[in-house]
Amino acid sequence: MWLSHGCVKAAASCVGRRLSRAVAGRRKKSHAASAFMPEAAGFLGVRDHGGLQEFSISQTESFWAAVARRRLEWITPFSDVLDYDMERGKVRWFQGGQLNVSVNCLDRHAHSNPDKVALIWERDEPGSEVKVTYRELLEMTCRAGNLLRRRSVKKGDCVTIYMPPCPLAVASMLACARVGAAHNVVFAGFSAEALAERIRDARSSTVITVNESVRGGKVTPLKSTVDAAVRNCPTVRQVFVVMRTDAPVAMTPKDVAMEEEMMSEDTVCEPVTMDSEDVLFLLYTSGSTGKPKGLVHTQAGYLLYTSLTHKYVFDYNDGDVFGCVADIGWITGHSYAVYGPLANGGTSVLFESTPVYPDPGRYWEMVERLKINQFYGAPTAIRLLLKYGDEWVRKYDRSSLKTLGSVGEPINTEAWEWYHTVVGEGRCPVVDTWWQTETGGICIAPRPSEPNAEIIPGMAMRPFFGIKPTLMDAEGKPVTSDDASGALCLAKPWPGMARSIHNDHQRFIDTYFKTYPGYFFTGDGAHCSKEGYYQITGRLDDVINVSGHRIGTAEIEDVVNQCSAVAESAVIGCSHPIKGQGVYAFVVLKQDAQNDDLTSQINNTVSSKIAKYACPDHIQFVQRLPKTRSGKIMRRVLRKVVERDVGDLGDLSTLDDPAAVQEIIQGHRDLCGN
Ligand code: 7RM
Repeated sequence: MWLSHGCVKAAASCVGRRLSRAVAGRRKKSHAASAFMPEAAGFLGVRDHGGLQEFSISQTESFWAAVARRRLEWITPFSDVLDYDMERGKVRWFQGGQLNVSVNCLDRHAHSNPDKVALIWERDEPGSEVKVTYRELLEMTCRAGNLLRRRSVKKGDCVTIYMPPCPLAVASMLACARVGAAHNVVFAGFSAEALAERIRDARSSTVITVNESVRGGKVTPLKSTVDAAVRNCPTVRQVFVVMRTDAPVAMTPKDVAMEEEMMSEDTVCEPVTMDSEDVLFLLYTSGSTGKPKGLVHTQAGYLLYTSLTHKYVFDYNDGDVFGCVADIGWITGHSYAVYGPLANGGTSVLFESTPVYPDPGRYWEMVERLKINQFYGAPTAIRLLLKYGDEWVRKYDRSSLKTLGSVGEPINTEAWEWYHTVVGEGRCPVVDTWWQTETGGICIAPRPSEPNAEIIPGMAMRPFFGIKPTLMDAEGKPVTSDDASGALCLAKPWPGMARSIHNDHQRFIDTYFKTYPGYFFTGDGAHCSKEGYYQITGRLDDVINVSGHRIGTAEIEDVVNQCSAVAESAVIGCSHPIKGQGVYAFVVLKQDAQNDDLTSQINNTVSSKIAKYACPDHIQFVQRLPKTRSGKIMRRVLRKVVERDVGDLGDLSTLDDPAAVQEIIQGHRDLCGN
């Protein structure tokens, strides 16, 4: 079928030649603001990069209006640049404007440059990549759009996509945008229950999946996970099934053979006209309660913001090959494997495999083979690869690389240095990019800035255009001194920010706009140096970050508590040499609990209800948890125990039963050694 063989292969060889020529003829950079950023040509008096940054903050609306006019193709020009009321969580960009996102990502490039490669699908087996041109991706999207339309998917609907990275997943996302439906991509590593919860919350009537996925040489039957999920989702009327492998799959009356039906669809699909603030997609992410939240992103602002950050943070130029190895199930995959690169008419790699398959040289062998110019990955993978030694890197030609990116969690100095000196041979700027599902795109990063401006290892550095960070002190007031730490807030709306939480706008207000009225609160802490450089210090709430995957401790506790032997539990993050953070669970058993293999029972429950990455690294069985007299678990104490910092446990005056703490300290020593 199309995914594995078919029409997409044909154009591959000629495109390869075209790409290398374009790379060779790259233009030189200039310091003048208008040459660096053509969108800024009309800003009177703005001469250099610093001036442009200041302009984007002092004249936010003029800045974004000019950029929006230049970078996006509008059906109807917008009449209003920005309308907002942060305290009500209301943010609207480019109202009155109308456009179609799929037209912006496909048609305009398919028209001017049809044979340019849009996607390089880097399949699990090295050397089996498939190139898809803009013409082909547009055709694929149109057929999928016509199929969705014929099967009654329309504006206002939400389609859940449960697929690994592949061209048809991207075409499905863009087909939704073409016909006006929202998409809800669920990471294909989530369990049936986690998938069902997201389908139900999104009220999807249509799900798109593959028969099975292939990753790291391992085949996983995704369709049967969808079958199990859909049994508990009354809203689902149809499941489109794409054949990733040749293995036959049992079809139910709800199932539709997607590629087969696409064959008879027309390759032209009329795009619907969408308002700037219509919903483009939902994406579920973890918060500090047990229930994941469906963040809502809208059309024009999101597309503009991903396009601008993709261009200027990575210095993406025409003809470059952009390699973001994040899965499309996360925001990084949405913004920098799909929307940003395609809005810019770029060539984007879709990575199906793992950093160590078939061996730890995979990334760099791929960089050599595909001639990747910008590589964007996660610290957890860098830390893992560093352990295997430099040989796996040096074996391959990395001379195509120009920029190295990092995202998802803080990158420690050792990993940063290795990435910079070994992977990038000291030639490539490393951009540590801070952002969130909520921000839609990169907010703090070393670039853009003057081409040779300083980058300090482990620092996200500077706010992007239009971003105004503010640090808050314990009293909730903006920190005024230099060289200070605080809760990281953003003081101005930017076009890429989420607009709501699906079905729960009040939670959106409460989570992001209540703590510091008039500001967007990120949930992270940060330090700002006297030069104005930011370093992210980590989450301030009960969200942890396991291998760059965000997960709420409450979510894990909910599931651990569902095990029949468990009375209650407390989950916290603990430091982990590769994953960044690991999961540490304190578990109280029921009185009559059978002690048989409780660890594997808990692990199985977590992986079947959430996902494998959420499984505890350590489970400590305890008699009781340290609680306040009002019954709140004192997680602060548990954190100190796990960090082996029990010298000063802080104020324990509200603790109900101080003896509990000593028991826990001893138990921790027994479990993890001294
Ligand atoms: C893009 C993404 C968001 C959380 C965020 C931070 C952490 C992300 C960095 C980082 C330090 C970074 N979206 N985080 N990037 N911490 N330095 N460069 O990861 O919604 O899944 O997670 O990730 O805590 O709030 S996310």
